[in-house]
Amino acid sequence: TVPVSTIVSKSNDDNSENNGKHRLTDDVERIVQEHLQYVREDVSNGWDLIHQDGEMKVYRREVEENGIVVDPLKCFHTIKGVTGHEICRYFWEFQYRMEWETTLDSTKIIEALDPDTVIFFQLHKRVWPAAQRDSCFWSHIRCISNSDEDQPTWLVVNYTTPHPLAPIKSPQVRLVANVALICETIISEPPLNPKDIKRENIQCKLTYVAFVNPGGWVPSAALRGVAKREYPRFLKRFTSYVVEQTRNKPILF
Ligand code: 18C
Repeated sequence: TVPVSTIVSKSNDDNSENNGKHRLTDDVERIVQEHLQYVREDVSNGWDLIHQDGEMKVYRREVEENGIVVDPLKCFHTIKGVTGHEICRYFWEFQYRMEWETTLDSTKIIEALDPDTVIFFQLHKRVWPAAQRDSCFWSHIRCISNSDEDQPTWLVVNYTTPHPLAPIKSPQVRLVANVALICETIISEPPLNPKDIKRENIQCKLTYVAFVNPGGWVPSAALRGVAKREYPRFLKRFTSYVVEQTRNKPILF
């Protein structure tokens, strides 16, 4: 849950709840479904493995649009001792963000659309010689149950949206992001009684995909260098953070 003090504007008339819908419901649904399709596509054709560290593999496809690097990125990782719900929860919740995110100067929630969907405005660290970037995106968390036996899949999608409380202010440049974190929980040697499941019996299979357009020209080599360094760094730091935070807590399935 988001501390109320961090919400600048709560749901207003414009997205007043009718049947649990708000003005971005259809967009959220469409993008979530796209990610659920896309996550199944493999990385055998046209993707380069740019980083590998144990279970972590980071792939990227080199793509430019009008001379701007917009390389899609796909990462796979397996993390022992945590569930997909825990990984997604820590990624989505505002209150943990500054503890694991290393690309940010600041983050705030500017609107809560429903209990699972909020709008963030973030100011990213400036990378010389490029202009400073900011981002404004809806962020949605969801649990998808597969069948009665399987553990559900959890996902978070972050998708750029404009917002009156986040006007673009020069010299900042607004980046455009479409990011998804999709997690499955694997239970090995499940005990007869689900209450006896221990952290040593669980692992999380994580897929992270990102389409980021820097929103203006940036030297290609510099951007690809930053991406190659920062995505693995994020994955490593974020997943270790969740392992540390949950180590002595009851398992959140
Ligand atoms: O997914 C991540 N974080 C989420 C919560 O914050 C959210 C973020 C979405 C935006 C991602 C884009 C971040 C760009 C940051 C630019 C500045 C980098 C500064 C680094 C300095 C230490 O979904 C985790 C995101 C992990 C991001 C890795 C970096 C990606 C680089 C993309 C390049 C963008 C252009 C920046 C200009 C570079 C100039 C050479």
